[in-house]
Amino acid sequence: MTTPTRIIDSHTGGEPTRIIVRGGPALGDGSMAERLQRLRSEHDHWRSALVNEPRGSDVMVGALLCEPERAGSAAGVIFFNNVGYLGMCGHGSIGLVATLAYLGRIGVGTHRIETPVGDISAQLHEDGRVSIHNVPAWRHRAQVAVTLDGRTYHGDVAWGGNWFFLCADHGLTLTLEHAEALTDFSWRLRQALAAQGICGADGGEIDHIELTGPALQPGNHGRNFVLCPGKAYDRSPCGTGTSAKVACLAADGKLTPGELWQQESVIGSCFTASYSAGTEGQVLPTITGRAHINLDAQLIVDADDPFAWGITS
Ligand code: PYC
Repeated sequence: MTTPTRIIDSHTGGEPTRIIVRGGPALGDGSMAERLQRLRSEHDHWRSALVNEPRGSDVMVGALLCEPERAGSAAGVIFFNNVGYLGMCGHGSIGLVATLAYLGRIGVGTHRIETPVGDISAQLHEDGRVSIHNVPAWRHRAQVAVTLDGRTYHGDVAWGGNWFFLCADHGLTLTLEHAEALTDFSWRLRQALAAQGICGADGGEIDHIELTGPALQPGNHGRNFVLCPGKAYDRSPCGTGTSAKVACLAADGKLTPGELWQQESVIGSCFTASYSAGTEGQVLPTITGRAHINLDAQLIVDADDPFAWGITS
């Protein structure tokens, strides 16, 4: 008899994370980067089953909880979405820590988590908040010009665990009622970047667009709209996007080590961010937020269901 597949859903500042905690595909040993390659090449239908319609949706970020490679790590994890795999996911890591706590696998304290792009450490606080000490972040290029619809826009190219283009001169209002226009602009901006050969280091594809602007809530420092690779916008302030943002602020001398940056999302949820200095111009970001568990379920794969493994294009 096969082990039932257990999934746990949470949301972090409105952005969902669905994690297979038991009964997922067997990926064998090795680093999370090696296991991601196996998941992608041999078991991609699991990604589709979890996050694609009809079980999932474009906005869902999925994850596979893995046995860590090294003793002393609390867990390994591979994140994915409706179109592929994510190197790191900040809101998802906060969701993962809340999920591990819900399962009674970790308690208050600091825990190492292995991801395909490196180890992160996560701190579960007494009050349920989670701080993620992310992989090193850095600004790769400042104020790069990109042409769209005959106009020139500018943005920083930065790494926060994924590649981001952070654009402030978009001229749009970062509120929920403009989500469609923000999505359309960001999507076309991403295509313009690709068409004009603008990319991350080593040709890395910029697959996250972050439109930035002033905060709307008192006490916060900035607001963003982040378009994810599969064309859904992040309901949270995006952990990797906020990491990229603090790397840019640090590079501009606008945020000092340890200084707090309150980043709000397009729905008004908030992450607290700061950084310590890394090596070679990199920063070590810390992102703090809160996740809530909202589903604990068993995955059913009905042999008669033509879409049991998700609708694929
Ligand atoms: O929080 O890093 C993040 C993230 C990436 C994509 C969606 N959320």
